[in-house]
Amino acid sequence: MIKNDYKRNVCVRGPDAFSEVKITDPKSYAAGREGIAAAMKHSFKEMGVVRAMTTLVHMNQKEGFDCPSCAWPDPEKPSKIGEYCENGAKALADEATTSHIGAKYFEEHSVEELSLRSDYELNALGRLTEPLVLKEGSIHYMPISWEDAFTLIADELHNLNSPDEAIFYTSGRSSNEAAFLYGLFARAFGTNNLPDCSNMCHESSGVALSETLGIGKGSVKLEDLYGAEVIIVAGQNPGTNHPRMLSALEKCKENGGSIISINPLEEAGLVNFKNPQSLKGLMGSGEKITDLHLAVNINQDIPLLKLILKKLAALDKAGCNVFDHDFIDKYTSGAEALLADLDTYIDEELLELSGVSIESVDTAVRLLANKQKIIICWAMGLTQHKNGVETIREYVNLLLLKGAIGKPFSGTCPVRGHSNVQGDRSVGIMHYVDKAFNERIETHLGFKPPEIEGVDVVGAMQAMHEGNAKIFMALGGNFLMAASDTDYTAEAMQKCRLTVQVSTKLNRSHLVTGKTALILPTYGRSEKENMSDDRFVTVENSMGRVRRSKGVLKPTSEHLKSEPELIASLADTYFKGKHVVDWKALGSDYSKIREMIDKVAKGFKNTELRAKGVGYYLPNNVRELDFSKLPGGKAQITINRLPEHNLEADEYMLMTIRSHDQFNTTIYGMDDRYRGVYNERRIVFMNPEDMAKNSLEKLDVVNLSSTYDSTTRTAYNFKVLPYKIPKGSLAAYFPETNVLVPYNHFADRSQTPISKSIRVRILK
Ligand SMILES: Nc1nc2c(c(=O)[nH]1)N[C@H]1C(S)=C(S)[C@@H](COP(=O)(O)OP(=O)(O)OC[C@H]3O[C@@H](n4cnc5c(=O)[nH]c(N)nc54)[C@H](O)[C@@H]3O)O[C@H]1N2
Ligand SMILES: Nc1nc2c(c(=O)[nH]1)N[C@H]1C(S)=C(S)[C@@H](COP(=O)(O)OP(=O)(O)OC[C@H]3O[C@@H](n4cnc5c(=O)[nH]c(N)nc54)[C@H](O)[C@@H]3O)O[C@H]1N2
Ligand code: SF4
Ligand SMILES: [Mo]
Repeated sequence: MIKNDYKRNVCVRGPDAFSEVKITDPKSYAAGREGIAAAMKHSFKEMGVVRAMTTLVHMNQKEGFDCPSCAWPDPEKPSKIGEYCENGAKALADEATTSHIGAKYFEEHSVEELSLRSDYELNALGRLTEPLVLKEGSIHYMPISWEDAFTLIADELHNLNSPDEAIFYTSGRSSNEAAFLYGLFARAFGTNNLPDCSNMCHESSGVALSETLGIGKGSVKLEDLYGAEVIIVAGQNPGTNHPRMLSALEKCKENGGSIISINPLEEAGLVNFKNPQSLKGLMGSGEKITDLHLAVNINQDIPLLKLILKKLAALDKAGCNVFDHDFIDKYTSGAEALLADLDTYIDEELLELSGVSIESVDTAVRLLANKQKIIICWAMGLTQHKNGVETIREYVNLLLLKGAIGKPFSGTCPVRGHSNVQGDRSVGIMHYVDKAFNERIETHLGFKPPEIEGVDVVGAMQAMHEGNAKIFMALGGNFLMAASDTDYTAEAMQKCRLTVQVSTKLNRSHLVTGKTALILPTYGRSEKENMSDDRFVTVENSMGRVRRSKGVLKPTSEHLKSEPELIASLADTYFKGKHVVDWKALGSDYSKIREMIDKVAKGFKNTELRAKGVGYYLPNNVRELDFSKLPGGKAQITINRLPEHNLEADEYMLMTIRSHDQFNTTIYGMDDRYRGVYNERRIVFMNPEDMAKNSLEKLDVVNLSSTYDSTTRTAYNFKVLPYKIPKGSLAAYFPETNVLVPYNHFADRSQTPISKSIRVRILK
């Protein structure tokens, strides 16, 4: 018997699921009519026409539910016609699909058989409908009652030698209410082992921004983008991952602003945008979005920035009033040291490293020199490198020298991924110890949280692998496929005594499990949790605004439990009713949870009243120009090193990116329309000159290998595609390439895996 057989490398797609790969030229624009058509195709296929159309009208509306896809904010006054994009519609269709699988399906199909299917096929099976258990030694999941499931987990938790042998992971789709309760339970149980998806995502932003500006979040509001003079979009692909951001960039352009994109790839949405909400967008040629594209080499943003800063400093010295000296004197420290350090670099060397032409650097300098209203937006292209924290600090330097912080139309804009990843952190999903937060728990809720720092994602993988953690529970997500080093992570999870997944859809983390495994099915955002009452939850978007979200659809199955409800029941079972917190009461009354959040989480006040409609902003010290918590009470201008790659002659830098048809590990389809790739995901994008050097032809099949600390990892069967990408740089999709990312290589200080700069070889 082979249980949990694990053959990802050969079997990530079903053998006959798709027809031949098709390649076209990349698109020069995003959205437009094709975007609407694609959204509707997915929605109608998954939900049927009526259900799709009647549900979409509630998405991102004041009284409706928050889009379950990305964390891009809704405008203060949402338009009634439709405040969503193609990928928001796809996310809804994926969640609100009418397909589902229950116990019968699992009775007919063993875990081994299911594990041979592709990620696409697993997700396409539909919504999970009832609690299931995979007992030790069994090859089939079978039904279990909720009560028995909670008892099983509670017993296993009681059997541990220490609370730190349990890990409580969170993905960013959970509501504030669920996340708060989950964190509270972990603390009441006795551990800070609260890793979350942001450890793999914007953790580097959090660390860099906390160090320099005193808050781990961005400073701009949506409306600031409309009036900015320059917006830099660095390491981000908004056309696919935050599509409605393009409308904000379009507004900025209409108001006379300029957009600079810094990215190894010229992503479709950044070239040209056909706004599906305007007639011009539907019928015409669309709006040119980017004024200047800087095709930087992978992870060479620091040299590029240093060169730009050097040139700005020279202009400033020559009396051109480039830097805001009053701002620098009053609010910052470190400017002189940075300027002196910049002098130690040679322009030509910086230029060579960046891979960008001198003409385009000069254009960037011209665009920035006498502007003050500057916003920098970024995402994974900056965070997932060894020097992710330093890269972001270098971008912050530019804003601080320009005085473009804490003022209207300027500031930092780390664009968050999951729809509530920021809220989850705000309400206490963190592995580190926040003393003030813990003191408030002690004062208001009556117990003392543990004081030892817990594990983050990397720490969790290692703890399980080394046998130091024995129970893994996940509130959403797909830890196995999202984390780095898939084989290592698989071994880690298989060493656990118990793995528990609170999920909406089937994924590989349900199939590569601990000795015993549980699937606990839950509601999606769009579902009305309890048909008889007026329950709602709250979420926080990328710009720190809290709003309510209330589902409208009849739930997929009557056997689901809401996340808060099931956490409360688990806690009640574990404590057997003997704990200072009245867990039972919390599961059915979310306003009671919100009262606790208001007391314990910083800035949440009277959530009950103020979370109506589009909501309210949490406090943000940068918006108040208050840097009192930082050394000397000043924002910190920092000196950051150049990256060190030490590539061998035959090595390339690989970035692992998202296609247009996926949400992280959820594969909606096999196309990446904007990049002109259809029916295939095992693609490696390569510069044609690099291909010639390796005697490679279009669609030749290669393996990719990475060697770190003398261990070689391999990802098999990738088709090579000639593409406009800098020489020496490669791109391929995640999660298929996660097998190449070594578990023990991550960003300094944030421990974010190096998913965007992996040293690889191409093997024919
Ligand atoms: N439809 C859809 N929406 C999503 C997601 C999804 O999977 N699908 N995921 C959500 C989540 S969790 C997140 S975190 C976000 C992710 O949003 P993004 O960060 O936009 O996602 P990636 O595909 O990882 O794209 C990273 C971009 O960075 C560029 N890049 C890579 N390396 C470098 C570098 O060294 N320097 C620079 N300047 N650029 C670089 C790549 O070319 C690519 O354009 O999207 C969220 N929204
Ligand atoms: N190589 C590489 N690896 C990466 C990245 C990369 O760019 N490159 N990006 C990283 C990033 S930015 C992130 S955020 C992580 C993502 O890591 P995760 O958040 O762990 O992964 P997701 O794919 O978003 O999780 C999808 C699963 O969540 C469950 N789900 C969906 N909606 C709900 C819900 O409402 N409630 C519950 N309980 N479950 C739900 C479904 O079962 C679905 O299968 O991956 C990281 N991994
Ligand atoms: S931009 Fe993001 S949050 Fe807005 S509708 Fe699109 S996917 Fe949803
Ligand atoms: Mo993310």
